[in-house]
Amino acid sequence: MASPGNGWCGTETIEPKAAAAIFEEWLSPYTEKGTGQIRIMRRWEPVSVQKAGNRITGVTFARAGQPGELLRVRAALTIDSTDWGDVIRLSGAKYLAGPDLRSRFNEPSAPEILEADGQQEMNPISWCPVLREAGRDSTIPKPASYDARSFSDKVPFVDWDGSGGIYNMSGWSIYTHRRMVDRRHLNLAPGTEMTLLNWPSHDYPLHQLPRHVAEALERTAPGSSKKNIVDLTPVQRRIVYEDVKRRSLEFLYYLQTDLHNRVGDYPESFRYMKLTEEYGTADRLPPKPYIREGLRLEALYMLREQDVRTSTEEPMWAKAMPPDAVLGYQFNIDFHPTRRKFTTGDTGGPWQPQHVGTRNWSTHTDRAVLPLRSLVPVKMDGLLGGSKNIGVSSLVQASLRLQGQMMHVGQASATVAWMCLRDRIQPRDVAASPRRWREVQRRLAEGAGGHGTLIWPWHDLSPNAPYFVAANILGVTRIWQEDAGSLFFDAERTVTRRELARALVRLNRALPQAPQWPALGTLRFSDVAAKDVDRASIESLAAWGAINAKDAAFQPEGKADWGTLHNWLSALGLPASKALKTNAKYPLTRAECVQFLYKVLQLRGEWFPEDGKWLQPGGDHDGDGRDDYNDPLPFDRDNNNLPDRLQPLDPNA
Ligand SMILES: Cc1cc2nc3c(=O)[nH]c(=O)nc-3n(C[C@H](O)[C@H](O)[C@H](O)COP(=O)(O)OP(=O)(O)OC[C@H]3O[C@@H](n4cnc5c(N)ncnc54)[C@H](O)[C@@H]3O)c2cc1C
Ligand SMILES: [Ca+2]
Ligand SMILES: [Ca+2]
Repeated sequence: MASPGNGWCGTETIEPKAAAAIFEEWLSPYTEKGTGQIRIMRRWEPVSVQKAGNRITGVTFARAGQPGELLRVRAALTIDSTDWGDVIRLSGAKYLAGPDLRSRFNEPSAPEILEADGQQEMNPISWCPVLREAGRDSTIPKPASYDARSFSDKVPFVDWDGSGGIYNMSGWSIYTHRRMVDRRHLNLAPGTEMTLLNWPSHDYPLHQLPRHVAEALERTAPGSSKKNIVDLTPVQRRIVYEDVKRRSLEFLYYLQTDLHNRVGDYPESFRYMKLTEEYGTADRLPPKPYIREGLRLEALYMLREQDVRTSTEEPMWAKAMPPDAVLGYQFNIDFHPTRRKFTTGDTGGPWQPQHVGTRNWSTHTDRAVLPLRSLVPVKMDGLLGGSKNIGVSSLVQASLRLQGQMMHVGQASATVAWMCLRDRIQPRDVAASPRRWREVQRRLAEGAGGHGTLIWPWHDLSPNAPYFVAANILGVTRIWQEDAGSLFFDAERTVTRRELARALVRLNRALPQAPQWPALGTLRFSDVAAKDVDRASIESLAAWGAINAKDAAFQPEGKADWGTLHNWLSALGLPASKALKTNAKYPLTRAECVQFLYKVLQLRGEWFPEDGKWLQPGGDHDGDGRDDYNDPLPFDRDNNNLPDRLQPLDPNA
């Protein structure tokens, strides 16, 4: 069943225990039970990182809460995908935590200065209880700290008061927001109904901590109550965690009592729901919180707001689509309330979470990509970022932290690690080599035994499609260009002669023996105007001999067929499959076109900028005034997402 919860926010749901079992099952062929490539060791926390010079050589772990027992792991390469980036921090690699000031990345929504305690401001964490239908009053014991004023005012996102019933969608219901099993509508057995609480009222801002938390932290080390949570020790974080859990239980108690009493008695009331036992924890809460923002690795490129955000409500293609893309994504720059408002002014009293300024959930990103360079530390070797511990700004992290995205980060990091181990090189060698980028991208798009990863974020590309790899790689190489104003690849559409000319010219220029751009003089075709965006491509193709010089008209909107592709490829001296000639009258679809062109690219190989000639301190390879470490498009002087080598001369310049 795809959506057993009929939830209106998270539509695809799975019960925690079932999800855990699936992950175990996926891993089991590779653990001690199978090939032995993976060893899972639980409940160890990193306490120190071993290095040889600037290279990480291993990590020492201690049992959580029992510092005496140690585990030492030696490793040629370490990927840190922990919640808070502890390995990165302990290694001394550079990192960022908390808001980035405007002066750092020049982001439009970044603060110019930090307000008091601003270094602590993060996307909040939340402890998210899972509730199962109990069929009887299951009100939890009243938390000692409970104060209804924490929840009773209008707080962000809570315009639902329950008075229209649990299923009343006006104002959006907390109950159906993240319902995990909807047994009543799906005719499942009583007792199977389940819902998850993940509502802003129990979000826990990490800034301006309540007094008792601040005091408890200060007792561990003076000054710790003003630190960013990334810089706290696991023991100190657990002090914060206890209060986060308390907050969630207070909220549950509120739903079961004050809210229940106000809205009336429904069979689906939270009063008749109990905390699930499936986590096996003493408090029946999940073992860890939802962490939305953590440590961010200082990487060879830091993806920033102006690279990814929309200027219009409807997401289109991001401003910068870096050529070393390792995954495609789109989401909102989604900050839950990052601050708290103490309702009586007393930091020991009730509080409510609060959105402030540009930190909200109303800005989208466009269809964006994460560059490979963002996985690689600026200085440290033997280390790669994983999970949220990657080279993005705080604003971008708000959009890049979700489940599918983090799986893709893992795929990307692991693929870079695979190449490093195979070739005995460092991640920075991969980051500095466009030839290696491409191998990583191919490997990701092809998949290794399973589905490939979406690198170029087309909206309509199925991983099962036979053209999946070609559409991804031709997208990221920019040989195939998306339609203006559309996110769709549109595989079944017939290619026009204009589109084919553009793609073929770019392909030809992407090869090692690319012909020079011809000089363009007078207009060559009666139906290709001087200002036509594809004029240079079409006339170059003619100058290179692919189009009959005697033709007066080009018919740019005419449909291309297999024969057109055969003729043009042959005239350019490129490999043209016999099938193209035999089936010359077949209309050429986009799906077919990218597959044929990708084949040529594979047969002929691709030209790459030389390794080691760029990404050097102070270097600016394309001469656009942005140094290589701050240029998302390092081989693109006009930064229009078309590498200079593929960009025809402007005939009107
Ligand atoms: C309630 C909730 C709702 C969500 N809703 C959505 C949603 O609707 N859509 C969506 O796409 N995403 C959602 N997410 C986010 C998504 O679940 C996460 O982004 C994703 O699970 C992160 O995966 P990960 O592998 O990067 O990290 P995790 O799965 O969190 O793995 C991190 C691992 O590191 C381990 N670890 C942490 N610290 C240490 C340490 N010091 N030493 C050793 N190990 C350590 C942890 O135990 C954990 O196993 C939600 C998350 C939650 C909790
Ligand atoms: Ca540059
Ligand atoms: Ca550039």
